[in-house]
Amino acid sequence: MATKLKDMLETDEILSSGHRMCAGCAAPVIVRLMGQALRGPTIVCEATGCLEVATTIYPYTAWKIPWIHVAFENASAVASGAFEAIEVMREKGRYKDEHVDVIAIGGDGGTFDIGFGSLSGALERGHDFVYMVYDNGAYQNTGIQRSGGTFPGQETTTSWAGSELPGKTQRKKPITEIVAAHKIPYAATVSPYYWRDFIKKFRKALEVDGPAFIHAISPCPRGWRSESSKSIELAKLAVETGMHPLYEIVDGEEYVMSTPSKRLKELKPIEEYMKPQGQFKHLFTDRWEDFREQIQEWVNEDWELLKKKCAEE
Ligand SMILES: Cc1ncc(C[n+]2csc(CCOP(=O)(O)OP(=O)(O)O)c2C)c(N)n1
Ligand code: SF4
Repeated sequence: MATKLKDMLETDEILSSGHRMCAGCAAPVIVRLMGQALRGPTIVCEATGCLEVATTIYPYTAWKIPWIHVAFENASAVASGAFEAIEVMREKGRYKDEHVDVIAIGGDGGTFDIGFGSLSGALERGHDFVYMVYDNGAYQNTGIQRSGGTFPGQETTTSWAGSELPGKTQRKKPITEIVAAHKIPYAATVSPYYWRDFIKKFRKALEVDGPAFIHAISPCPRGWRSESSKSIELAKLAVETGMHPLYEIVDGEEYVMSTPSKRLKELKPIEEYMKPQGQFKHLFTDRWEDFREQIQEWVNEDWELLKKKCAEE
């Protein structure tokens, strides 16, 4: 595991350049950080979505490690199968390597919604794999449709903003806590801005015995209508405003606030996260000011609750 910049430069990349993700997309950065945490032979099973489509345009692939394309809804089922197949081959003496890690990856659409049944089943069965969601807040690959991961107030092509509606009116699904409620050994939220925290958590996720879950915020300049150059700054603001606080949940019970969130004296106003994004533009009109205040209240409420769970003052 490399957690120093010098060592990171010397670690083999798992994703090559030349893929077709948009300029400034955080998803490839997230995959490269994941690559820094790997501990040996690894198989990735990936649900369809931007990352899958744009890194494997036939007949090319940007992936330098074994990688399986799976359907939208079953990344976790395929990862379970890959893990069990390796175990059986090892028992039969047909596989000698010490260990093979299995990672499933999905977008928020593929995780919060359509792949959730498959994910929940795999967690309940207890296969030893890591599931990572790169959460760009919508089904971006098919034209920015709202998902269970979309923030309230976010405008998408299925949660329009106008005089009648302020974008999505519902709250975001608390996916990390829902997953942790399966009493899995490890679940954590990460941001690509806090790269060292990211790599350490991903390595922990690989090392625990049983399923683990990593929830990465993944800025998307195309859908968020933000500057390509601002993605990593937005990944920082998401944490600083409490829109995506950083924490770990061990064994489904023990909450631990991570240092970047812990050292915040107070949250920045959500406006700082929203203003650079066209998808929240309508919230800065008189018509939707009240709804923006409502979102701030929800964020404050969630933050206070999280601090209590982490036993923070
Ligand atoms: C069963 C099924 N329904 C719909 C699709 C079409 N589809 C492909 S990618 C995608 C969006 C994926 O969204 P998400 O998981 O959030 O990842 P993102 O594209 O945002 O990276 C959809 C709807 C599909 N491939 N399979
Ligand atoms: S649409 Fe968004 S998530 Fe998809 S490649 Fe472009 S920036 Fe990345």
